[in-house]
Amino acid sequence: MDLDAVKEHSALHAKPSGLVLQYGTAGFRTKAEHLDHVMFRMGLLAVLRSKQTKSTIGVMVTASHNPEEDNGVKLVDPLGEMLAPSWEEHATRLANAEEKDMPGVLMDISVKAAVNLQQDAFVVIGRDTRPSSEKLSQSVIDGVTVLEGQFQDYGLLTTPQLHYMVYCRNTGGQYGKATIEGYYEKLSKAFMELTKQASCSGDENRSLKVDCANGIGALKLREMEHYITQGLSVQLLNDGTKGKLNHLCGADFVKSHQKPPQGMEMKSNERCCSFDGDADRIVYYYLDVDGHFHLIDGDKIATLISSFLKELLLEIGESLNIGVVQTAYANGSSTRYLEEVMKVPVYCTKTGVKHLHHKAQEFDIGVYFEANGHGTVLFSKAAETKIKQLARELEDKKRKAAKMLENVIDLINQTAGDAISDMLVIEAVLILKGLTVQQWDALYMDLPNRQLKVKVADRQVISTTDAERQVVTPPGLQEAINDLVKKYKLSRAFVRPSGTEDIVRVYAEADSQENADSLAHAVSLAVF
Ligand code: 16G
Ligand code: ZN
Repeated sequence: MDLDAVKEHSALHAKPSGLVLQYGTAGFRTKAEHLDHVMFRMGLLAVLRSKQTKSTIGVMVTASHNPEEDNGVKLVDPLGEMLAPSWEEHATRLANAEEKDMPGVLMDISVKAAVNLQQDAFVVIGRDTRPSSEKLSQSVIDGVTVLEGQFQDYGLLTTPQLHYMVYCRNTGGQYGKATIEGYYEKLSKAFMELTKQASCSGDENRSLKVDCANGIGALKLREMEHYITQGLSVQLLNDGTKGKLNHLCGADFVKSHQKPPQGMEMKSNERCCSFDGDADRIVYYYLDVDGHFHLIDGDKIATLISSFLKELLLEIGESLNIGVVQTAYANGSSTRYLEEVMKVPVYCTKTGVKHLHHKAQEFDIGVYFEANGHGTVLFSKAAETKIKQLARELEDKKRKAAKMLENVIDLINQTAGDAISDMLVIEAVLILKGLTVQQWDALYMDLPNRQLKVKVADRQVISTTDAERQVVTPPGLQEAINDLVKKYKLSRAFVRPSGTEDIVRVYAEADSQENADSLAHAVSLAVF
């Protein structure tokens, strides 16, 4: 390792002294102007991780649903997964080392992680549409090249597309081609194969309005339109030509405000959806004939997809197990419906995709979704092989069901939640089951709920257990929450320190909106 070259280049990306950042739930995220040194250093770290794993590593420059002025960076591990926890610690240490100490810290990490410095390194880079992203991704490239790593800069990509590229490259093309065309070809082919199976072809030109959060989703959906020649036509709104990224629009806005995004003209009963700023989340919604807004969030998406998969499994008569993974934010009605009506086992993990993903890997088929619309389906290798074999061997209806499962495997992005892929899965399921958006929504009624943010001096004084559903410290807080919850019907509440903002989040649900609001308010006073 040429430490003189590292020092020299690092000076061009000097760290503001005293600035401390944390590799959080979704990497580093803050105001774009504070991130240049972090990007350079993550380029360095990606090279070390690539050498250590002897695999391609991904670096994504994005701050997802945050305001346009923010930016962020996260590393993608060899199988398209989030960075391993021990390397999150290395990332935080490297990002926070003062300028003069940085080369030493870099060396130390490479010794501690037993990196063979002679090994080749390959890094792939993607970025979202923020004005700051291009320059910041150049700083990543500086970091990669100073350690003589090879790289491919994919330029503008959705976050899940970058995950896909990493996985394709590390699996010798088995999963798909590591090109943007490869991604579109794989998904569009699976979508059209799947929807061809619909017994009544229905409306040939089913249309769907998509709010693209003024972000990367618009560019990528537009590119993909040429590949999907039947079954769906999308109308793009908030495509970035006028509005500001994530401003009054996008999946996060719609979910947290429970109202339509600006720029979306909705007729009653029209199916609409929103992506977030890097297109890894999706939520659906519609207006009923009385003009009431209905949100269909990640919980209902998980329910729709898992019920479809379960039906296919019943049809082929295979006892592959299926499990659904949620977080504490999942609406109580969704959990009840999955467990009691669908008889599907449900598990709860801490917030953050890596936790859900990890748990979902325990099943033949693991469906995971956060209520905020981030999620996907994982098929174990054994399940995939079995399904492919059945699609060849079975006959008639059973064969058709196995083929459909095979198409779903190809359509779903198993590396990460992917708004484009999830949208196509959902649309295909609606077509195949002949469901309208209202019928989908009517699977169960969400319990009224409220989320609040509380600003406290130090959010880390709150620690939790039981997948964030119980407070451990400060003492007495959980008892106070229990007492408040008892005052309402069908009620539940929890608090947790945010992993992305300097606040504490409060969640409450109850039998009426008024009661959910009042419980959330009372709990936030207890936190304060
Ligand atoms: C990040 C997570 C998301 C989680 C959110 C919670 C990833 C890729 N993203 O955006 O899954 O829901 O953080 O934020 O893991 P919070 O800790 O501020 O509530
Ligand atoms: Zn996102």
